[in-house]
Formats: sequence, structure tokens, C-alpha cells
Amino acid sequence: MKTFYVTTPIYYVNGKPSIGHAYTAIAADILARYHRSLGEEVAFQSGTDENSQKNVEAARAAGREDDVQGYLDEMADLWKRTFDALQLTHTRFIRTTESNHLAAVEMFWKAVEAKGDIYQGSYEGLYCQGCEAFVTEADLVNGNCPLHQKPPIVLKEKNYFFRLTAYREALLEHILTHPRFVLPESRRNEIVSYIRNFMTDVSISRETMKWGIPVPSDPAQRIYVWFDALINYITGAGYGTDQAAFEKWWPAQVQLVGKDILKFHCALWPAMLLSVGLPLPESVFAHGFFTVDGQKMSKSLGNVVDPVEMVERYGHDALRYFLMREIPFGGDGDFSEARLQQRYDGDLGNELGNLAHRVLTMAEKYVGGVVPERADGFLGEAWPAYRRAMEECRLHDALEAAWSLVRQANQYVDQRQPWTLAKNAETKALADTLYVLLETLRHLAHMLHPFLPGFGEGLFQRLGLGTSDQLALSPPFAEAWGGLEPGTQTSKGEPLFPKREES
Ligand code: ME8
Repeated sequence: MKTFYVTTPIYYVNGKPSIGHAYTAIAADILARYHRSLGEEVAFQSGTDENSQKNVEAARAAGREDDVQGYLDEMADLWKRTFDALQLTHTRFIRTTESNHLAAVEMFWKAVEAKGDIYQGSYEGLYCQGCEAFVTEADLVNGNCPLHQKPPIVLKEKNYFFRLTAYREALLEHILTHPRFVLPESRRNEIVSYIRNFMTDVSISRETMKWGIPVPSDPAQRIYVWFDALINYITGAGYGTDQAAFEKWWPAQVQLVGKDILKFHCALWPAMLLSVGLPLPESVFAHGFFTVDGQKMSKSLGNVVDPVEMVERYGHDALRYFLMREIPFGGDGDFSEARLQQRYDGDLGNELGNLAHRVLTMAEKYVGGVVPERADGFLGEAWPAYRRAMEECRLHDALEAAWSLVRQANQYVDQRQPWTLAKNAETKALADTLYVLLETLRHLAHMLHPFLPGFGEGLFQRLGLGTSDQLALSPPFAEAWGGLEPGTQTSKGEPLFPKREES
């Protein structure tokens, strides 16, 4: 069976999950559900990045300095509960303080060392604790890191270094010959320019940090958090603990990240893998960043949006739809609750929900809810456009492909006017029209199921098809016209996107 392994970044636990963190995880969930529908075996990993100094600072701020691990346990639990509340279908939630991750990191470090890619040196420079990375004067705006609005600290240490520059040519070659490695295409130039012109060897241990995984040969030093964190992707696949699983799952097909951490994932990470002789992930997709009501989302501005609150107000489907539709996947965008309401009322309520409810109601009224004999419909290019978009992680384009069908179906209702056909007793034309509409709904349920699981499930049921796990979701059944059997009993049920109560 074909496997599909998708990952999200692992998140710092110095605060609770925001809509930004949920964004990447929801996108990964959509890909996971989609690939399950293709009949593939799916692993979907997310988790928490716990060996960062900023988690330690957060523990201190919470008065938990003497109990950092306890603090991390509680926070990781909060993240897990949030991901469950968002109904994500991850198969693994990894924490980098887990013992098997420690084992994997040790094994990895030793392999890089054996390759001769680790050397001792000393470093003096500026370090941004927010980024957990060295920065230069040129990166600063008014003396502050522009991402974290804080000045960097001066760090002077004896460190171990990773010979990142030894992989410059190999990385460039890989990126050039594997067009899917860095996605979307627009990020490729950025990373190529960085690798070619700016990439230096990187310090991968800290002398002054007391939290983190000890360097195997020199436990007084702690492993640099990014070097440890990136390894999570293979720990979760079985590296160091379960070789058979590892061979089955690695390399990952898609690693989703935000554009803020592109360099770590498209330069440092593949170089680490090259050093130990492991295959590189098939693609790293870096999505954009969104603001909230036009402003950067930040604790200090107090505008951090809680994804669970949004789900409580509008439902899972609406939040997922909004995020994937409003912000082109790969580009930047803006989150606004007012726009979410508009999309709920318009796209989901008036266009999609209304189509489904109208068609099912007419079927009940005119043919007793019994699916009529097959008739020809109008799928056009919807499926190929949808599949291509899904393959390239253009999630917004996949939605657009489905929506072109929604719009066509709504126009078809208006043109055919089933109520007039019924009034004029044009039985055959009415039956054909209803078949086309019901069957189109089935195609929409298949396409939208990964994005809007509640809607997809609800529609499968109303179409008399049972639940998605009883259904062949895979391409031959999903895509072929005529899958809905004449004689099947449908039911209109409740509207799937009921009118909102004005807040
Ligand atoms: O960087 N828009 O973790 P982190 C879009 N631990 N995406 C957003 C977002 C926004 N406004 N805000 C956050 C780390 N994100 C490291 C990763 S991986 C080995 C280690 C998402 O908690 C986006 O995916 O700072 C971004 O890359 C990630 O959260 C950063 O999460």
C-alpha cells in the first residue's frame, strides 16, 4: 500500500496554540484526509518543541522555575487537547522531551560526528532568543529583531559547529533537480540565494544553556534546539527505535512549515540528512503568514485568535474553509472574524449549503427522495483541476475547482427550474434534472470531505451512501459519473450550514 507521511512544525509551548499554529495543522489534516481517501496509508505528525530556552523562560515567568518538566507536561497537554478539540486526525503527537527522541538525537549526533561534520570552535555574536538563532546587525530594525520586536543578546561561547557549508553544492544541486523539494516555487529563489550567498557553518551546541539534550561526548554542552527539533520528523517515523517503521515511512512526502522557518527546513535540515546519508523529504511546503485585522498577531497587542473559540462560534468546517479559502496557501493573508462571517453566510450558507438543501428537498418533494435513473451531467474539468491542485498543495485552488461545480449546479437549478417541470408534469426531464443534481452533490461531498469533514459526512448520509468509512472514497468511484445508484433513498435532513444567529 502506498504510504503518505505529512508533518507540521513542532510548536514551542511558551504560550497556548493560536490560529496561526492551527493553520498549518489544519492544512496538514486536509492533506492527510485527502490521501486517506486515495486509499493510501497515512502518517500525520505534529507535536511540541520542548528543549527551547524560551519554554524555560515561560516556566520561570509562571513561577515554575524549579519544575520546568512539570510545566512542559501541562503545556504539551494543553496543545494536545487543543488539537483534539480541532478534530485533527494526526497519528502521532511527538514531544521532544520523550526518551525515544533523546535516543534518536544521540544516534544522529554521533553519525554526523563520525562523518567528520562536527568541529569545535568559538562564537561571539548576536542571538535572538525569539528565533533561537544567531542574527547579524543587518537583520535588525532599530536594534530589534523585526519578528520578535526585541533586541538580541550577545553570546560568546565555545561551541560545536556543523559543517553546513560542506553541503552547499549538494543542496543547490538537489533543489535544482527536484522541483518539488521547495514549494511553492516562489520560495525557491529565496532559498537558493541564501544557500549560495549567505549560508555559513552553524553552531549546534550551547555552553550556557542548562535545558536541552546533552552533547553525547561533552554533556556540559547542550544541543542547539533547532538541531534537536528537526530530528523529530524522523524520530516519529521510527529512526533509532524501529528500523522497519522508519524504512516504511521515511522520507516524508510533505513537510508543511511557515515561511518564517523555511531556511531551517530547506538548508539546515536537508544538509543534516545528507551528512548521515538519509534521503531528503520529497517536498517542504512553506505557507505564508497572516495578520489579524491587518495587524501582526501578538500577545502584546492582545489580538491572538484562539482557534477553539472560532470553532465554538462557527463550527469546524467554517473555520477550515475560511482559512484555506481566504488565504491562498503559500501566500500571505489576513484573518478577520467579519470576513469569516461573510464567507459563512455567503459561500457556505447561500451557495453550498443552500444548493444541497434545495436539491435534497426537491428530490423528496418530487420523487419521494428516490434517486431517479441515470442522466448525463456536467463535471467538465473539475476533477483533474482539483487533483492537480491537491498534488501541488494549492489547497485554495482545489476549493476553487469544487466551487466552480457549486456555481454551475446553482445555475443549472435556475435554468432547469425543477418546480416548473413538476408543474408541467415533464416527468422525464424532472427526473433527469434531479439525477444530475444529486450526483453532482455526491461529487462535491467527495471533493470537499477533506476540507469540510462535517459537511462531507452529512451529505454522504443524506445521499443514502452511509458514512465515509463505509464508502469507497478512492478515485474510480469518486470521480466516475453515475456512482449514485438509481433507487437509493435520500433524505433532506437539517440544513448543513444553518443561518447564524447574529452575534
Ligand atoms: O518555529 N500565520 O515554532 P513556533 C501563519 N518550534 N502561520 C503561523 C502564524 C501566522 N500568523 N503564526 C504561527 C517554531 N504560524 C519551531 C519549529 S520545527 C522542527 C520547529 C505557524 O511555535 C507556522 O507554521 O514559533 C510557523 O512556521 C509556526 O507556526 C511557528 O511555530
